[in-house]
Amino acid sequence: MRSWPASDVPSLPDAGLPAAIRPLSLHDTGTGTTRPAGPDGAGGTARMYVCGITPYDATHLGHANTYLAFDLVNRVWRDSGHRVHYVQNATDVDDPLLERARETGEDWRDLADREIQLFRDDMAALRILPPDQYIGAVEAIPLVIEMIEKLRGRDAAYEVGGDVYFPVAADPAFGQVSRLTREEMAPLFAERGGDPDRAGKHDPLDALLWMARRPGEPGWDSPFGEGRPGWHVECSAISIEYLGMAFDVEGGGSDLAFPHHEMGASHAQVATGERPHARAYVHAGMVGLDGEKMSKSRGNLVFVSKLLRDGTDPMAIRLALLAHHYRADWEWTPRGLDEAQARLGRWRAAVSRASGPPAAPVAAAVRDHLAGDLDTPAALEAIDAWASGAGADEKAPAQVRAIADALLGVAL
Ligand code: 5CA
Ligand code: ZN
Repeated sequence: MRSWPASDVPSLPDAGLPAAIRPLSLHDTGTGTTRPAGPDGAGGTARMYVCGITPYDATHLGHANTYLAFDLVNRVWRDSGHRVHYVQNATDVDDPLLERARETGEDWRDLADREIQLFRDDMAALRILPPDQYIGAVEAIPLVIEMIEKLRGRDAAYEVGGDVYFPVAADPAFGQVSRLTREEMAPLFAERGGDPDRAGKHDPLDALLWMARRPGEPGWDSPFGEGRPGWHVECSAISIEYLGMAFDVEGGGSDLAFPHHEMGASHAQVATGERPHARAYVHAGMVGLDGEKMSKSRGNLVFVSKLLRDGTDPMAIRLALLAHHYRADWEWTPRGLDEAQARLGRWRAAVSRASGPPAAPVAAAVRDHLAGDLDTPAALEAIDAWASGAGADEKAPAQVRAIADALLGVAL
C-alpha cells in the first residue's frame, strides 16, 4: 500500500552541532531490561517493525502516542548515523473491521480504505516518519499462506473444523516475549481475540493461523481451503519477509506483548528454525480517558483528526504526548493540551530571538535523555531551560530549532 509523505529531518552536524555519541537503549519486554537497541557498531541499517492499526475507526491519541514513541526510535537511530528500515502493517481484514462494516452496512473494503487514508493524514500532520513498506493484511495473504505451509511442513499446524491452529507447544521458547506464566496468559488470551474454549484445540492457548470462510465474510483460496489469515501470523509473515529474522525492534502498545508479539515470535521461530524473531520487543504505555484505556471497542476516544479539525496545532498534540514517558500509562486531559500549547508558544518565541544560550549543551542533553529509553519529559525540560535563559550566541536559535525538529519531530 501507499505509505505517507515524510517531513524533512535536518542533520544536526549540518546545523553546526557535533555528531551523536551515545547509542540508543530501550526497555525490552523480552528480557525486562533496558539495553542497547539497534545494529552493533557505527553505521549499519536498523530494522524495525511496528504493528499498525486495524482500520475500523479513526486514529485516537492512544494510537498517536504509540506511533510517536517509535518515531523517536527512528529519529534517534538516524541521528546516530544509522539508516532505518521501517515496516508497518495495517490489519485491513479482521473480525472487528468486518463487524463494524456489518453494523453500518458499508463494504468492509471501503471502510478500511477510508480509515487508512485518515490515518495517513493524521500521521503526516503529526510529522511521524512513514514506514518504508506499509503492508496491508490482504496484500500479505500470499506471505501468510507461505508461512502456514512452512509451519505445516514442520508439524506445527493442525486443523479444527476447517480452521488451522498453531500449537504453542511447537516453540520451546514460547513465553519468552511476555514472560508471563500460563495462569497470567489465560485471561489475556481470552480478552485479546483468542478462543481458549474452542473444542478440539490441543491447548487452550493455541492460536488461529487460518480461519475457514464464514458465511457472508470474505475468503481467499489456499491449500488449506478458502478463508482468511489469523491475526498474529499476519505480522509474523510480513515482518520476516521484509526485515528477516532477528530484526532490531518489534514495537506496539503494551496490549500487544501477549498474545500478539508472543505468538508472532513463536510462528516465526518455528517456521524458520531460527531465533529470535526480534532482538527487542518494545511496548508503549496505554493512554486513557476518564479512568479507562482509550479503545475503539469502549468508544472513549479523542480523535487526532477531530482535534486538527477544531484548529489544534499538531505540534501541540505532539508536545502533549511527549510530556509523558512512552512506557507510562496516563490519562489524556484538556489541561495537558493547554500546557503543551503554552510550551510550544514559549519555544517558538525563544527560537525567534536574535540570540540565546549556546545550543551544543542542549543537543547533548536532549540526545542523552532520549538515548536512555526515550526520556522525553527530561528532553523537553532541557529545551525549556534553554528557552527561558538568555545568551549572546547568534547561531543558537536556529540550532535549537533543528534539535527540536530532528530529534523530537517538533517543527517550531
Ligand atoms: N492491527 C493491530 C496490530 S497488528 C492493532 O492492535 N490495531 S489497533 O488499531 O488496535 O492498535 C494500533 C496500535 O495502537 C497498537 O500498537 C496498540 O497497542 C496501540 N494502542 C491502541 N490503543 C491504545 C491506547 N489507548 N494507548 C496507547 N496505544 C494504544
Ligand atoms: Zn501486529
